[in-house]
Amino acid sequence: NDRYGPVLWFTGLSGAGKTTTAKALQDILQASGKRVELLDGDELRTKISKGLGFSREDRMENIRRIVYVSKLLSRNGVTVLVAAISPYREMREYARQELPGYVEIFVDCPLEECERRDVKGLYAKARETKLNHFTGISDLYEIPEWPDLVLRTNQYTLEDNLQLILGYLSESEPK
Ligand code: GGZ
Repeated sequence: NDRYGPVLWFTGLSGAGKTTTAKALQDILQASGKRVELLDGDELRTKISKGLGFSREDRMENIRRIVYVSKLLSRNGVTVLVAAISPYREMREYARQELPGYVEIFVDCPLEECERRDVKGLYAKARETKLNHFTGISDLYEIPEWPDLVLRTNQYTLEDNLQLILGYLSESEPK
């Protein structure tokens, strides 16, 4: 198989729904017989990105590693799902340039809503200034300018968003 697998790149704030959406999509694609891998920033930070922090340089290094693994998988026809904040345009452009199957999915959710959800209590910590460089509070998130897809997790259901992605995939699939 010399076809590149798509690399669905979920970018957005912590708590926006990247992991949740990617996991649900993984289940659907696997059930349809596809080979799929999910690369989750939060999880990889305990594995191949262990020891990296949240400075711009460390985030870039994290993304470089994720791009590298994505490339190995994609070129073997695997569908790759990446869930990483990837807050800087520079790193997303890097991923786009390196990965032939790159599809940018902006998981768009207002900061107030992410903060209200605060699943891990990180926003509260960041507000108490116990966390430096926390995306959205004390660190930058550069809004994607030309994403391939936008998921508004605050306005649409998970099911709606999954349908949107599946529709996109079936249209872009080589016939
Ligand atoms: C952003 C942080 C931070 C800071 C810890 N800033 O929502 P989560 O908790 O489960 O996932 C987030 C994860 C971010 O790692 P990424 O690899 O996705 O980031 S990047 O793409 O920018 O390299 C969050 C948690 O780590 N977390 N501290 N300061 N998110």
